[in-house]
Amino acid sequence: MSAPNNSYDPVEVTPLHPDEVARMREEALSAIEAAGDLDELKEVRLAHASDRSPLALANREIGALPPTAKADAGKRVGGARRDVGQALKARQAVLEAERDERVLVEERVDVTLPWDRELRGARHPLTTVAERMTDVFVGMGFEVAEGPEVEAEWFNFDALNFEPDHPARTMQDTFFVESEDSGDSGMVLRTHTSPVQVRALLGRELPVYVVAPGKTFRTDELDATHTPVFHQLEGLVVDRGITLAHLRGAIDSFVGAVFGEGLRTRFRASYFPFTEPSAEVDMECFVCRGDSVGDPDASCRTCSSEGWIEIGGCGVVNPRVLTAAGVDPEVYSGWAFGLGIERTLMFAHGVRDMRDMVEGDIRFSSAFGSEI
Ligand code: FA5
Repeated sequence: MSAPNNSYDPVEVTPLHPDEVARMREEALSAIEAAGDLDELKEVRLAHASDRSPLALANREIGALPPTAKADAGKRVGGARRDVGQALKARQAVLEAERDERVLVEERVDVTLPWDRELRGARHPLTTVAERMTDVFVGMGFEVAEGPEVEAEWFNFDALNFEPDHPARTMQDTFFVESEDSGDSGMVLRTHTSPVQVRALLGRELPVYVVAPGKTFRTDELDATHTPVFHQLEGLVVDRGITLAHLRGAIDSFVGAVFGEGLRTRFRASYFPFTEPSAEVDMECFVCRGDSVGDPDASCRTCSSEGWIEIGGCGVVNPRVLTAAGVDPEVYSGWAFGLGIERTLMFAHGVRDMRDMVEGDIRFSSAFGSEI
């Protein structure tokens, strides 16, 4: 085994010569200083601080040196590499700060400038709620039926068992379009969607399972809970062997689908000339579930602490209506309901004032996130 080459002087190895190391260091430092942006600095880092940089290659030469020479050469090259590393770090910080400042200026948005974006519009939440309500019944197998908004008095009242002088006619304050004197039947803006019941029975094969969403009109004042133009969803089933129990099931499925599973419903006896028996449909308040009743510390704005919310009217179709529509009440029976769509929107989405729905402010529709 040969003796160690103690006479091997690092100064004789060109890359390790102090002048050469100093030159490589200076070259790297001036390249770093000259880098104008982060991309250029990346190039400089590759050229002067990567594994293939002159200083890294010089560092590799140290391994071949005799132990006595290693420390001196290592100190020289290591010091130069450390200076380059620190210079790179410092320049990186300066260039990043410059970039951040430039981005802030270049990408500044002047929020006070006039807005030229054209809104694409939004579907009115009443439309989306009406579709959702309709879809629940379509999912149960119902078809969608329609009727005119300007309706014959016969369909709106007579066929639905409102006698000409029946006080029930005044129950719904009517917009009259044409009086009876001018023809066979007067014309009205329909006061409810129930005339579609008769149209569906006259125009379709039995059995009939239909829902009819639509606009209705009454001479009501516009206030927080009423509007003269509002919407209802009518439902009608006429088939053999139909009972009130089917109606309870359909209403429960509707409430579960729109307001949440597990909410109770109840029928309160009421009166409509076209159904017998008749009922108002209430559902359990989906916010307090009745907990606010009688508790002054837990007042519920949704149900006014009553625990129940009225959503519409319903009942077993009066045999007189079936007869008026040419259906044999001895063979067929059925039920019907009419739900208020505005009221459903109010309850389902916490709308406090019905006037917000009709004033046409696009912010109301946009708040529901229903941009087309
Ligand atoms: C009727 O209109 C019946 N045709 C419902 C019906 C159909 C009963 C089938 C039986 C069988 P009522 O007048 O209660 O019923 O109105 C039904 C719903 O319409 C009310 O519960 C309410 O939600 C809504 N409604 C009534 N008037 C207004 C109004 N001015 N503004 C907003 N919603 C209203």
